[in-house]
This record gives sequence, structure tokens and C-alpha cells, in this order.
Amino acid sequence: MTRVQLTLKSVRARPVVVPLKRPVVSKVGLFRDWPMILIDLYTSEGVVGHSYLEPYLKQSMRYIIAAIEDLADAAKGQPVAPFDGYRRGIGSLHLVGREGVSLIAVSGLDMAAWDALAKAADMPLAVFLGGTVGPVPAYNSNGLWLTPVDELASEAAALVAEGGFTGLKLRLGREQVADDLAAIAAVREAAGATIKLMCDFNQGLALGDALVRCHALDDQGLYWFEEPTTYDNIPGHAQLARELKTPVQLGENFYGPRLLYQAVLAGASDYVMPDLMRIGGVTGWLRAAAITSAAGIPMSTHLYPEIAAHLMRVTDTAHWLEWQDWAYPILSEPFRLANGHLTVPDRPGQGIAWDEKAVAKFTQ
Ligand code: SMN
Ligand code: MG
Repeated sequence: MTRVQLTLKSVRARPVVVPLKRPVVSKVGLFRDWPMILIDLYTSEGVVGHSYLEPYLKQSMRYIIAAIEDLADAAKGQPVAPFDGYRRGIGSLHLVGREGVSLIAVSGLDMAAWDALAKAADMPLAVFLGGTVGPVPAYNSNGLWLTPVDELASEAAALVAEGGFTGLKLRLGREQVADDLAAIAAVREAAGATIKLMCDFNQGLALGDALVRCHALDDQGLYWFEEPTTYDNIPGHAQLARELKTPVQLGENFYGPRLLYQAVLAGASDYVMPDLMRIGGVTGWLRAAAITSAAGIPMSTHLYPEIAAHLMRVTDTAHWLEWQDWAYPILSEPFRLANGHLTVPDRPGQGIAWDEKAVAKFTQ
């Protein structure tokens, strides 16, 4: 066998804005469409790695892309080696911060680099990392936003039917506790009493209100309480986790494995769900997974289901994959969902390819 050594030739990062089937109505914002940065990492050997970022804010794409291009320029001619690239990238940007845009740019390149390496080895990423392809348990997060309560029942039924799901994400933190209770009842009525409800407050409550609201909902048999208050209020979440029976879930806003470690040390959450754009891509995920394995904390994913599914196959405490079909408009081969599971495709790399016609249509 000959060893393929990949060398970074260039990187292209393109902004697109794709339509959302159901608008995101949440405490972190109202989004009618969804910005995505599509990254292509070209190697001198001809292998191309893909990844994407979902930075929420359309206007942020131009400075995130600029950071990606700077990092790529500095790495030109270097071996494609994501562990080295991660350290080099953060090392070069730490003077403007180890978190935020710096880590987002590093994460995007990191995911594309892993994709290229797995493709060069002709293996799905899960296999390249020492695992196997197969199904990953998923819950549907495509709806149940802070929309009128009388619209939730039909939406819940539709969401279950999208893939035989046994879990749904429900956004909570409405004006009155009675409104949250009505939302829970409506979803259960339509989706069945055994449906698991992953409940997300999206940091919408001040700590005092979060304590009152979560205690009021604590006997509802909800699957988790996600980000009841501001994500970086670690002592506040630790208090919530201590007091509540319902498990507390945090993680989509952890910038890097070290912040996850600090939250774990502080007992701030029973479960964690890192986001690949913020945790540091595949490299950051692998490091975070070692921490949750040692701590015995179940680990779920946030966004990026196509990439995250591979990582769940090699994560010791793998819990739930968050399913969103938001990348569907620009993917040429959408991933398969059945019986509440996403099946990792047996294709080289992450299995992502762009539908270039669609990309042209949605390019900003
Ligand atoms: C979320 C994701 C994307 C946009 C808004 C809110 C949410 C989640 O926090 O966990 O899915
Ligand atoms: Mg969330």
C-alpha cells in the first residue's frame, strides 16, 4: 500500500443563505432563512475536503470567511494534519481571542481537513476514526419553536412522521408557566404520551425566573432542560442542576473543550451537547468526548447532523443526535432517516457533496 500524504493547496469558502421550511422563532432570534458557509479544502493530490458552518447571522459570514482565508493562506503547502492545524490556527489567532470567530474559523477548516483525510483513505469518517458506519439515535429538532400553542399539535405529529422519531425538541420559556404547560400538553396529545421532550429555553430566562420556571415544570417528566439561563452562568446552571430532578443540558455555546471541562468540573450540567462550529470541529469534539467519557456524562450533538453522526459512532457516552434538515437545500445526497435513527452513509469522508445548481441559486 502507498501512503497518501495530503498537502493543502487552497481553500474556498462561499456564503449561501438557504430557505427554512419552518422559521426559527426563538429567544436567540427570529430566522426566516439560514446562512451557511460552504468550505472546500483543495489538496495538491486532488482530494477535496468539504465542511460547512452555520453562523446564524448573515452579516457575520464576511468576517468569518476572511478569518478562514487568512488561516488557509498561512497553511498553504503544509501537510493536511488537523491536530497540527488546530494548534497552529488557534496559536496564530489567540491574540484576538481563542474563542468566537477564531475558533469558528479553525473549526470549519478542521472539519474539511478530516473529510479530506478520510476520503484519501477511502473510508467514511466514522471508520477512519476507528469505528463503524451504522444508525445513530436522533430526535427531531426541525420545529416546535415559540410559535402559537394552537399550532404545535399538528406540527408535532408532522415532525414525528418525518422519520419515526421518538424524541422532539420543544422550545419553552413562554410568557406564563401555563403557556409552557399548554405547549407540553398539546405536543404529547399529538405525538403520544411516551414521546421524549428535549426542552430548550435558549438562555431566555434570568436565573431567578429559570429557577421558578424549571421547578414548576420539574414534575412534567421532560427529558432535559436546555440552557435555562445565560450559557456562561456556570454557577447558576450548577444550582439548577443540583436542585432539579430533570437533567440540565448545556453545551452548544461551549467554545472549545476547555470550557466544556470547566462546566463539567462545576457540575453545571447533567448532559452536554457540543456544537462542532464552537467546540473546535472534529478535533475539538474528540477532545471533548474524552472528557465526557472520563466524567461519565452523556454527550449529544448540536446542529451539523451529517458530520456529527460520524462522531457519535466513536463517542463513548454518545447520547442523542439533534436532527435538522437545514442543509438539505444544498446537499446533493441527503442523509437517510428511519425509525428515529440517522444512518451514517457508507461513503468516503463525511459523505457531504454540494448540489452546485442549488448553491448557485442561494449564493449571497
Ligand atoms: C437552536 C439552534 C439553532 C437556532 C436557534 C436555536 C437551539 C437548538 O438552541 O438547540 O437547536
Ligand atoms: Mg439549544
